Amino acid sequence: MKRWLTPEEARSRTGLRLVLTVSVPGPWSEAAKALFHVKKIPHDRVIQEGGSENEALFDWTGERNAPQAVFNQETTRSGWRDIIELAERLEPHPALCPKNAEAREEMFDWIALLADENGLGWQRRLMLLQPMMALPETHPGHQMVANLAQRYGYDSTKAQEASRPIIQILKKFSLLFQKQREAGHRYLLGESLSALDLYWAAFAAIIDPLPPSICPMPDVIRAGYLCEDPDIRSALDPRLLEHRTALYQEWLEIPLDLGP
Ligand SMILES: N[C@@H](CCC(=O)N[C@@H](CS)C(=O)NCC(=O)O)C(=O)O
Repeated sequence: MKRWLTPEEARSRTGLRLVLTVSVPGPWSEAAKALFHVKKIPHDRVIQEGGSENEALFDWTGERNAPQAVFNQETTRSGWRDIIELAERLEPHPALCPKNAEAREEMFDWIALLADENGLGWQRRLMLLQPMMALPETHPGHQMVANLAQRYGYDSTKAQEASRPIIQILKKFSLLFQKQREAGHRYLLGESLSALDLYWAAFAAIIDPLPPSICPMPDVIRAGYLCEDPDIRSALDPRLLEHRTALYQEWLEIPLDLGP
């Protein structure tokens, strides 16, 4: 595994630099890694520290969070859709977006349910922040939690209501997969792997984390990622988890490289 660069080191390089949250399998970052891994696009990985000010990163790219993709002197891509489109442009094979414009939009709509503001990842993050909001100001993690809460619009009512949209999204994915199975397809859209499968694989981890053999991460993060809400668990189709595991085994980098 290659050494991850600091933003100071990365800014003077050329080629593709992928800014990723270090030490945790953050779903947006893991999905971005998956795109470039599947397409075998060489890149440097750059450290972003979750919940920190990331001043050197901000000074370089104008963004404090992750993921970000910076290709040569081009503008920084930090939205999931822009990152997918960059990956597709840099290496068309294997194609991860349908050629047909309508099918392509349909795929982006499905990914939005996972990765957009108010999607599954966003709502689940509100749930994860809830117990951490109780940390006393003297706790070393307090500032990190306060930064995340402020960046991602935490409020306790929204956190309490987050399970409902998560359940609706999981049920939609279950129906989608069911239809695909009935049509004899093993992926979430069409007949081949798409970016949607990769986003599903990455986002499933914040409900059901990958085992330590695939994703070695601190116990406290694993415990936080594991969702035990019984209504969410029963909405999660076990076949979608089997699909996630199969995707890691066939297509993705294992064990995960979470950096320094
Ligand atoms: N803008 C990104 C999502 C970015 C995002 O939500 N990043 C979070 C992932 S948990 C992050 O970097 N959190 C840590 C931090 O803000 O320091 C996208 O549309 O793909």
